[in-house]
Amino acid sequence: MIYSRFTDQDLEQYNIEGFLIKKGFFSAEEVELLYGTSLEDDVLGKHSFDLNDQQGLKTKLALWFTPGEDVYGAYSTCSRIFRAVEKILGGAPAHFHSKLMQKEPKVGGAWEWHQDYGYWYKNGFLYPQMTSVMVALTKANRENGCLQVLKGSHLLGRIEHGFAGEQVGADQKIIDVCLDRGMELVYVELDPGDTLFFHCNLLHRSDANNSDQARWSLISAYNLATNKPFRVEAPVSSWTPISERPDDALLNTGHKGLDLKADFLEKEKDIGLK
Ligand SMILES: O=C(O)CCC(=O)C(=O)O
Repeated sequence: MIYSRFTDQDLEQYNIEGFLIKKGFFSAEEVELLYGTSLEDDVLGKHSFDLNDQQGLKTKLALWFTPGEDVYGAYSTCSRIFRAVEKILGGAPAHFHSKLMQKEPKVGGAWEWHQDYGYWYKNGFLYPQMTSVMVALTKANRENGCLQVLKGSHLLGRIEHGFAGEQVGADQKIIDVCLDRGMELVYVELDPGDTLFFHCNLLHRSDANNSDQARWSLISAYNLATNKPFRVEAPVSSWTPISERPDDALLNTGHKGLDLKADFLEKEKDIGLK
């Protein structure tokens, strides 16, 4: 099979806009493996927790640190992703974490404007040499609360963040100025298998899911391997240099979910929220 690649032109656009969408980066068969496995994955289900937005609506997520020998690990280290992330970061990547976002119909909550590096900085990463990759497992559109980004906002550098409900939110005054000055707000509408790469300083948010369609996605975060966090107390900060696995690793791994011993983030213990 011929797999798509993240090109030099893609990198140029990513550097200007702070994000890039690769349509159909994963095939329907691969998405079925990721989505089908996650729907049935008891280990994931057991470690999923709710984060409340300011209205008390809940976004369910499960987050783990070390990529395993399962279908998600095959995804997050496969050549397509590895090479793209290596190109973006300019060197060997390390995996920070992966998470399964489960924005359920009618109850899935909103995410406030934030930069990922607004709080990752507090995990001890000195440089914003970090990026995220989101693959859509279901359709993502305005109705079910797709991601929204402010194009080019990664060039602002890191801005101040405070708490917004159980989430971390960027200083609203800065967002208002960005919008007043015409910074473009883009709704990232995706089909299953479409993949978004976005810079850790890109401002992003999403609305609650008021539709009757779930919006599920898998987001993996990476950093340049030399950007090792100085707060290493596990598992809140994590740094796992990765090796490239073949693109067909996903298809070859099949419906294999996370190991019982996977190192999950725990809401109460690791982020102090009940
Ligand atoms: O997927 C979403 O709706 C928001 C996700 C997000 O903002 C994040 O993971 O930082």
